Amino acid sequence: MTTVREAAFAVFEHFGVDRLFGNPGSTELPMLKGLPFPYVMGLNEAVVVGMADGYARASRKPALVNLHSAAGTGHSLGNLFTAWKNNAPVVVTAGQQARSILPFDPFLYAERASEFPRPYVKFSVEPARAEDVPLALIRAFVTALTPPMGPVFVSIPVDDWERECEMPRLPVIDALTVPSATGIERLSTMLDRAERPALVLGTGVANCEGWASAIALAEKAGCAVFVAPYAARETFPEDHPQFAGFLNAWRDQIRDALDPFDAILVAGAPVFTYHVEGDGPHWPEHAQLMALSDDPQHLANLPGGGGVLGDVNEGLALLAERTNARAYTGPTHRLIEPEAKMTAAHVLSRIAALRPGDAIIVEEAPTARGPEHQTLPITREGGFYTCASGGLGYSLPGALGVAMAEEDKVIAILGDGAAMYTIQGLFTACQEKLPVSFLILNNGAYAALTGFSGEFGMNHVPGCDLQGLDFVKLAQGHGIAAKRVDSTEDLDAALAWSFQSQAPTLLDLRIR
Ligand SMILES: Cc1ncc(C[n+]2csc(CCOP(=O)(O)OP(=O)(O)O)c2C)c(N)n1
Repeated sequence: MTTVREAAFAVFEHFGVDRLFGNPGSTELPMLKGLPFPYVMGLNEAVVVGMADGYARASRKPALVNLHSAAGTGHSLGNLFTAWKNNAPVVVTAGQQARSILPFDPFLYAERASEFPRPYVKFSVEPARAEDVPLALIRAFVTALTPPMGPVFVSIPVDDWERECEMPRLPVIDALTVPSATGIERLSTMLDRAERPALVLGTGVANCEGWASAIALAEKAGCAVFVAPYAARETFPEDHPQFAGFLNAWRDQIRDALDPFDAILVAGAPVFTYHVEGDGPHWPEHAQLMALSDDPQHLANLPGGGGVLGDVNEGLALLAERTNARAYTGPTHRLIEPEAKMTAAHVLSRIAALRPGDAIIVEEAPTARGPEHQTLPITREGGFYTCASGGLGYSLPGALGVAMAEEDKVIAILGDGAAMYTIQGLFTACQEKLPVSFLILNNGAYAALTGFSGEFGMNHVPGCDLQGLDFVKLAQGHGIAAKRVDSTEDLDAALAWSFQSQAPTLLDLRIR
């Protein structure tokens, strides 16, 4: 016999866990006794789950989280939703009161604990008996890591850790789902019969490590390559001559962008992610469309066309071998050179010029996304992260998780509004000495919302003025060196200072 704690630690080791992201309370303390790896502290549970998500996605390993029963889990839910959308294999554990006093509605009791994080977890359980906890953890890890990956939740009563149980047998799982031969045949037939094929690549390409296979297929089959709406990762080198641009989340704009093509292969993305209502066909009526994804929901939601289930990297690689060769004659995405003014576009173009060659961009700056596409090309695998959910408060802690997994410089490009959701993450950046450049594109507003108001026939949105936030003081208050930049003359020197630093730094970039 062994204790639940010993068995749980064996499960963590088996699945490659090397740190615990958390924010503790009394109901979690027994889990931390003799913890065999470092504890990464987040001062709010949204920070904890955001860091774990960034770490899981960048390290390609599951990330273990521990939260404080109901209230801590509650604080994490926004970023748990994002982890679900990001397909991040985050294993969340949360404390629970002792089993013997649960009938008395004790302090810190999480009622119906396993229901609280639903529906944004793939698996959620409070084991019926203490001795079932290690088996529940195994099931949680395997479920989180099985495509489409995603977060899972295990509620663990505080008295379980010292209980005796059997040491479980630890399974080794190969969860790769290779597309069927007939599916690949259908996709390659569509591409071979086309005259002007296009690829639309989404987050699922990066989740499957499909960067090289996407390039191989695009080059072999002569496809124009588009990034799917709101892709949350890099999908294709944006300086490649076959890179044709980014699809917006508007139905008519997608139709227009794809109009020159007669066959469309969407890989690792839904068809399509929309932001507002639209009407008419989802793609040009003269074109054929098929989707390749390891996510059954992407296929279940297809508005017509065809679909093939399976690993996107495997599928793209098989297609690259099989399709006929064709020279590329389509368009190439062009960058712009913005005027030297303190605008998002100009600042982003200077970031592009001065960034270290292998820097990783983690972004959450809603109105800067468009200018970013025109000025700051992502050209390396593992070079871009944002949230797939649209839920702000992810990328500041997400950048910390990425920086824990990668040696390279991490540049977090954040709106002033976005940064404030999880600003406490700066504390962890300082504690963990993470060399992240926090670049706040500070326009003193929730500009995306004022800009969006026209969609609904409004000319004023209340509460969207954020004047008065001082990010230099906020950074310094968390132990981080920071500078404010008001003019283009000071911009390059400030960026160079931040990019060269081995410590976390912040720039409060006052844009108009
Ligand atoms: C958790 C959450 N709450 C609210 C929103 C709605 N929202 C979308 S964009 C935005 C404004 C973001 O402001 P900022 O980061 O300064 O970027 P800007 O719009 O100014 O470019 C808000 C509040 C959201 N996406 N997520």
